[in-house]
Amino acid sequence: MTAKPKVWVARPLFPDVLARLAEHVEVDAEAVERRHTADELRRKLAGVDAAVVGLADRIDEAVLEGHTRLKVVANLGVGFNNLDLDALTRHGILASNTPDVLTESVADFAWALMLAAARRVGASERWLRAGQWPGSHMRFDDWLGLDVHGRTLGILGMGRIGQGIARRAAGFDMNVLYHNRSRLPEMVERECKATLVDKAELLRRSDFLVLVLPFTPENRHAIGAPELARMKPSAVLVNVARGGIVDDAALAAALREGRLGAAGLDVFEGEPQVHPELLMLDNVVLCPHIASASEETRRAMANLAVDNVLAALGFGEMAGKPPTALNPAVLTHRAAHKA
Ligand code: 8YV
Repeated sequence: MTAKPKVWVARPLFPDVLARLAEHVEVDAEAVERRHTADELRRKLAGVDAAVVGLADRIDEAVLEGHTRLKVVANLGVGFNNLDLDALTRHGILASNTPDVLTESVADFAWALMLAAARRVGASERWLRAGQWPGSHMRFDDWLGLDVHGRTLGILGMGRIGQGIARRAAGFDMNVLYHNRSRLPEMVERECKATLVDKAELLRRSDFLVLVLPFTPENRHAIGAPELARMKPSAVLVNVARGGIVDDAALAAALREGRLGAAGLDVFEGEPQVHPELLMLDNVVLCPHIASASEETRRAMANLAVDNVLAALGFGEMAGKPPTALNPAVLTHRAAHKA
């Protein structure tokens, strides 16, 4: 009897999802959430056929070098800037991510941040919890925020999540602008009621600017001091994409000096560290990278990662056809090698 393939799961996952894996493979699942060093990653990956990893796990040449057993790395996230896809492909290792299943939850959350930042939900809640309401003689003109309805929403990066955010804007009677590498098909533009503009116009006209673009070296500090300077001083910036797309120091300065109205951030440069100046400001809503964290969506993400692993290892209905492979050509190469 041949030994079962071995799979390392780098983050604690839902037990029933792990049980699906365990039907076919030997599972080594981390029971505690923690960061792995490159050395730990190298050692763990050397002894397994597949791995399910999180965004904090950087999978690059340094941790893959010399491995012959590893066949698939499934990322728990749609963004995969933690994976060096070229290195994985060079090593003949399939990589996968978790698109689609999180689109609507992340779009919901972008709206949660827009509304919370515009209407000062975080700051007023902190004030209430601090016991400041009784005896404060709250004035009729205290806690004034910015209306969301009827404003101009700008979306930078118009993939599936951006489109989900745009579709929701119809209920708020907003004017929707977007900027993207390529223009959307006309039908999708019509569905989203969104108009393509260049980046400068997007910055200048948006009352709300939501960032949903992938993190690539070119997108680092796509919103820095020069871009912030072009935005309306009342504008609200929302980032549900990746830390590092915004220059957090420049953002903190703009928020502090009243050059920007407010911000809602789910992601940070160097997270889990948050720029200390952001922590001091009341006109920014800060969340710990939870945009996809609804029960259904996190389960769907975990299940999709497991689907990819099982399919890549030749199990189940999708055997040989991992549903969301990032470098499917690896499979063709492998098949050609065997033949
Ligand atoms: C994370 C995300 O995967 O999908 C992404 O790219 O950033 C999130 O959904 C999630 O927070 C788990 O770390």
